[in-house]
Amino acid sequence: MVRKNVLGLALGVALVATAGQAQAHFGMVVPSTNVVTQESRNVEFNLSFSHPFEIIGMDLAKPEQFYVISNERRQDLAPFLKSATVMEHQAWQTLYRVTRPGVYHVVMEPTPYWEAAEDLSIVHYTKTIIAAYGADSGWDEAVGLPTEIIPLTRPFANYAGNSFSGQVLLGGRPVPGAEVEVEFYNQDGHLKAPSDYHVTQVVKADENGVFTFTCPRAGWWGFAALNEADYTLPDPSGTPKPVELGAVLWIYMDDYEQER
Ligand SMILES: [Cu+2]
Repeated sequence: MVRKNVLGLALGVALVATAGQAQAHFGMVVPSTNVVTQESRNVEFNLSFSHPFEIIGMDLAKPEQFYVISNERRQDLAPFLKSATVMEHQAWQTLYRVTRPGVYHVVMEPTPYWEAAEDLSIVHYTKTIIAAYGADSGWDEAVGLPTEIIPLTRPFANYAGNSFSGQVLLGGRPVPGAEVEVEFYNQDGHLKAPSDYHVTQVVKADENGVFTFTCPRAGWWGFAALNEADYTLPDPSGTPKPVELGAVLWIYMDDYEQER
């Protein structure tokens, strides 16, 4: 977050230090729908870097890459990204017309974000998966990112209360005992956490990097597995510093609809 003065900066650092894990950043790729039909074939993608439960934004620099992969075909959408505002911060948006049946992996590869409070750069490889016109195969395939979460539960057309399982990969290999942060996108801002601990849930993967989490309500759920990269990036003064690699996946849980 951009602070206006030194006092604000000091206060900000103190807050981050005391809140600790509760201040989880998430790369976000949120589509207007993840089940595309003839009535919803223009899908709006909103890209941001945020604290989704607390509705606190950060500025997202223009992503290095943004694309969809479907039927082994990759379409580059980065040239179509338009500047937008999400949670009062710099974000990106584009409209994508889904023309063919398929399962689409939507991927953002961000520009590294320098986080002074943690003394490292953050790169969250962020995905969501949408299905169009009845196609339902290919959702369990890896994109081939430096780190990513492979869904083991079909990542669309689920109900609130379902469990979601995924596998954390780093360099294409499962991460035993990976720690996965889970956060609900408190989109309308109406929910309040009983304590700072409740903002971000945490679940650990087994020896195969597999985790399971039950999503208690309808809406967007973000899963972030964070690992340290085996390389460094320079901080603003040019000193090499560690890099946090995030494998982030967003899924939507629906409510049952009522018969009228
Ligand atoms: Cu942040």
